[in-house]
Amino acid sequence: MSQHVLGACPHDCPDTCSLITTVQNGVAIKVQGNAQHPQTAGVLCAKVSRYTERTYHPERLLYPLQRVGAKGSGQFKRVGWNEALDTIAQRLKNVSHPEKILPYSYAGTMGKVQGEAMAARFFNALGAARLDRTICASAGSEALTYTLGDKVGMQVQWFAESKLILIWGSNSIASNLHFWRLAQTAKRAGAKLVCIDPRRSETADKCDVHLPIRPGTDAALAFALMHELIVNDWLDHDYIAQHTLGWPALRERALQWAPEKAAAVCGIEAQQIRDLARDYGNTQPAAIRLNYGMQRVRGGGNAVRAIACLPALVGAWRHRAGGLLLSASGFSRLNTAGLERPDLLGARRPPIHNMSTIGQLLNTPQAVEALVVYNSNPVAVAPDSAQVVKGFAREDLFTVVLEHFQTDTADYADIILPATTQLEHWDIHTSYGHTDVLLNQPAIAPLGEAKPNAQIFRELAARMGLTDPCFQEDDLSLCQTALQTPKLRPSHAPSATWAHLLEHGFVSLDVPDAPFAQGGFPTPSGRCEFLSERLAQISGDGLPQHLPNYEVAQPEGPYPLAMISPPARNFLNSSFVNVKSLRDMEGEPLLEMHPSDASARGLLDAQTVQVFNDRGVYVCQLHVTDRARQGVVHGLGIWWRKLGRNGTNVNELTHQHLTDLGRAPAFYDCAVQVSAFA
Ligand SMILES: Nc1nc2c(c(=O)[nH]1)N[C@H]1C(S)=C(S)[C@@H](COP(=O)(O)OP(=O)(O)OC[C@H]3O[C@@H](n4cnc5c(=O)[nH]c(N)nc54)[C@H](O)[C@@H]3O)O[C@H]1N2
Ligand SMILES: Nc1nc2c(c(=O)[nH]1)N[C@H]1C(S)=C(S)[C@@H](COP(=O)(O)OP(=O)(O)OC[C@H]3O[C@@H](n4cnc5c(=O)[nH]c(N)nc54)[C@H](O)[C@@H]3O)O[C@H]1N2
Ligand code: SF4
Ligand SMILES: [Mo]
Repeated sequence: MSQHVLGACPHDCPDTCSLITTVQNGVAIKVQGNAQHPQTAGVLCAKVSRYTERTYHPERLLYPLQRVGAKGSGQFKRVGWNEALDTIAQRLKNVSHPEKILPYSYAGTMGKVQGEAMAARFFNALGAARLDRTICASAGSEALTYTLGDKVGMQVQWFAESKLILIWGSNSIASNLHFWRLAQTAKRAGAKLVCIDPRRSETADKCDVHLPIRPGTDAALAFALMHELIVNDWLDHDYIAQHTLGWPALRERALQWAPEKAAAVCGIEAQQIRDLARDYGNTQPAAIRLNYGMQRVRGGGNAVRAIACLPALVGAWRHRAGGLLLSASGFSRLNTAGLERPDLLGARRPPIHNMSTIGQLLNTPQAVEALVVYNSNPVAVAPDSAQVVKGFAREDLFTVVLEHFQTDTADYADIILPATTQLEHWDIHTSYGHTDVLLNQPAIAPLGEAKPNAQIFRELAARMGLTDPCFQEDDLSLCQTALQTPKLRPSHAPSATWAHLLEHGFVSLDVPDAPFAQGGFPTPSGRCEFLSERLAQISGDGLPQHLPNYEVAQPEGPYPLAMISPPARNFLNSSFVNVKSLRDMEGEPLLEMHPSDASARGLLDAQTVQVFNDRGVYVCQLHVTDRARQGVVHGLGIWWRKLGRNGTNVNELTHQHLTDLGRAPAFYDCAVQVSAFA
């Protein structure tokens, strides 16, 4: 007899699909998309369609492990849970001060319960150091918050009705598949699709227009578009007057960006900018799907701010199918304080460490004595790997890793604890790409001795002598705690929401169709803030500006190529790299390079090359292709270091300088050179 269990995709992807798992005799045999959930529409990406392959992978961690070899050698022996937890508790009690314990986590699961719920309670109660979770989205998020007031924007479903869609810094086919379906619907109804991306991605191939700008030049392009909107008077003066702040100052700045000037910076033709401005200024409704790819450079925050000004200038927000979407997560905040219990800190104010500079931090003497990693693989994903690896290799650092697999990070653990996957535990999810809340019910029993993250922290809390009753709360109750929020009321009382979630797997929030048609931005002024007083108090003049990259590749310099390292279609960050069928689809760690750059170096397609700069060397296969523009190379995907050719991945080349806003890594602001690998 088979059974169907409703779940939610846990991965760090804007689509947050509703899942249906078919279970036979206690075994999950199939994971499919829920056809009843409008955003999922019964379709999953290739990665999660193969979820049973990941769940029942022969290398799943099924028992606690204790290190027996040197750090990083990956040699462990099986131990019992009691022994493992006792050892951890002992070591955490032995640190010189609780502030020397650092949690390190990100969005391996986006679940509220297996993410920062019991874990946050545990670290708050201990008074451990806090983590500034900046590795992905904080530059764009801060930028959006300064401009629009929060992480808010269009509802994704209305893109289907847009007449012009700018897909800006997003390879939607790879990383936002369900948005792409909507863009296709719009295209069939006559919409024009424009892709703004240095790489001629799979998405760019299928758009009407592709503007292959140089990495980190998006603000210049946005200002030149404004310039054209101004000089041709393609502006919605009424919307500007009523619902924006700082127009005279922004206007003055934009007038400094004639298309010729921006074209020289962006590396495209001035006419391409004029054409795009004409379309944007004369087509309604016009929508922008911005993604996080374009904010991973020094000026990423300011670039997002400049782009986020555009919809107000043409009054695009008046329509439900107009405006901009970067993240919708501001519409769906659940009861975070109830889950994480920051009150457990009391009057203590432990230091806050930036996860993006973990390399520097771990090499700062005495800063961190114990590290607890969950839902993240920093040795593979954090910038400047050589520093990260050196830090993780410290013999005096005590490291615990909660994982599904023995990742590059787990290799450096003192203790590895086996965690359950989404098919084995309860969780509750919001999305940053749509505005539904989803419930994940366990479909199968935990494999081996794996436990949910929340359960592991509960058991650690008991061993550390933490007696607050909040450490007794079980996962089912945590799911319900998450729903205790005014955001869901009055139309959704928590009990009704819960019943609905159990039956259907998702509930849609009440979000206005065109949230800013009448202004009402959640900024201090209630307007779209071109000029932000809050920002001016921190730095600069409060207006967006164009900031050149830290590492502008100079043709005559030692590192004349700009390298970006966007996601691989068949991986999700470093997740799935160890799933063979998906790895086979990606083939090899590779670098895309334009034919002229290859011939200038005497390099041939499929040859093994070394990509290098002062920070390190990454060996991979060369792919000579006009997907790359001249002067820009693409290292696709975050491969597991140990599955790479020379035990490194692209992050061997990236640096730890931070973005202008949000203290985020500038992964795509990176200059390299490439040569044959002997
Ligand atoms: N299949 C798959 N899906 C994923 C992920 C994955 O690894 N694989 N990762 C997930 C995560 S964590 C995130 S944060 C999201 C979003 O992840 P993003 O990082 O936004 O990834 P993409 O949608 O690939 O969009 C990035 C695109 O921006 C382009 N780009 C790079 N630099 C610039 C620039 O300076 N300007 C402009 N205009 N474009 C630039 C790249 O060439 C790429 O095509 O995707 C999520 N979805
Ligand atoms: N060069 C370069 N570097 C990048 C990026 C890039 O584009 N280029 N992208 C950056 C971005 S956008 C992001 S978001 C980060 C992502 O970095 P991470 O958040 O570290 O994401 P993943 O690499 O997917 O690693 C997540 C890990 O969590 C584990 N996991 C999943 N679910 C659970 C669970 O329930 N319990 C436990 N204990 N573990 C679980 C998975 O097995 C996986 O190993 O990488 C960043 N690094
Ligand atoms: S990774 Fe994204 S597209 Fe794939 S199933 Fe999960 S939410 Fe859907
Ligand atoms: Mo991300």
